[in-house]
Amino acid sequence: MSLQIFLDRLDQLQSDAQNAFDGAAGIDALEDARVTFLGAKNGQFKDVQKMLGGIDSADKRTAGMRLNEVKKAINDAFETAQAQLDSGGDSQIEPGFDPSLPGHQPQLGHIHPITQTIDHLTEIMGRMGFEVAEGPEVEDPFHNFVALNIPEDHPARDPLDNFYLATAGKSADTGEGDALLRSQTSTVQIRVMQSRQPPIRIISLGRVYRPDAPDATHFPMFHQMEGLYVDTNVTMANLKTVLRVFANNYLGDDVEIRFRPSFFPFTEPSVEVDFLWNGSWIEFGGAGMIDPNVFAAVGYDPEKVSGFAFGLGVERLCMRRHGITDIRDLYSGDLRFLQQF
Ligand code: FA5
Repeated sequence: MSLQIFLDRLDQLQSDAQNAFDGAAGIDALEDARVTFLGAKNGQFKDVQKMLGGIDSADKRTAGMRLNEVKKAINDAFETAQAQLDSGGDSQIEPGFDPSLPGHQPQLGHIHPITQTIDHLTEIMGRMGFEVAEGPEVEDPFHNFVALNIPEDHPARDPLDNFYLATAGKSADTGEGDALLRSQTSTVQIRVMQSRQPPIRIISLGRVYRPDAPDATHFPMFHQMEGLYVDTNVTMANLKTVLRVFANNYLGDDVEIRFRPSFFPFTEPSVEVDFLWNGSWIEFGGAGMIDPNVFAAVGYDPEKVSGFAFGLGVERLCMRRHGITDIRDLYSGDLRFLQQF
């Protein structure tokens, strides 16, 4: 066989193999092409290799060198095609899939509007020097009632007005009475005063529970922001200033608020704090000067210290700021509502 025919045959083989490997649509097709060209028994390369025996001995060296070059080129072409398929190369893409289109964005959640409100209130009160204190949601009657000057026969202790946990047993702190879900954050006032000495300037934000029927402004679980300021010579003027500055910061300079005489067993005098909304007054919290009996319950001398406390409804504040007209929207879990915040 002439050298030229042999070399032509090799060129043809190399280009056929390259085209077959490049055009293989998947791993199986590539394997078929490999067997066709590189198969140890009947592969096309093997066939051409056998022809080397028919080349004149003077041309054998040239023919052998070229044979080795082509073998290496075909092997390289196979490996390149294989690597491309392994890495999910173009040839594996499903028909109809357009890789230039933007991908699916993973859906990221965001902070619930009530948590956003808590963060905002904490920030405003922090600027006035109030630090955050925490207390448990499962309370004992001492912290929820007794120390707050709410006697045994007070209607606020009625089982129909509270979530008592009858099976939870006696309070861990006092060994007395059935535990309950706290009905107000005022419990934290007691816990802080029991563990610290004045001056005290804290807020406490958290969940409270009452068996209230849900309506546009009530929910059985809601949040309160408790405030407590104890020092010497604290007056009602300090209380009014703090609440007014707070309301202006959170609801805007144009907000109208008013203080209405009221009664809480743990403050004397007591007030309700209202803001004007759509032409009517809405109560957003209670407040007052700490009752001397409360100071006595935590071991403070009522002759030496004075202070004020307030408890504001977090949902009502959030609703007023964002124009939310139904508290139930906050807890329905409806993303069409929540995504607006
Ligand atoms: C209290 O809970 C007192 N502890 C507040 C207080 C603290 C007074 C310190 C004096 C000193 P009241 O029960 O009024 O007070 O509740 C306070 C606020 O919680 C209400 O003004 C209202 O904004 C909110 N609130 C009460 N019940 C609900 C409810 N079911 N759903 C949503 N918000 C409520």
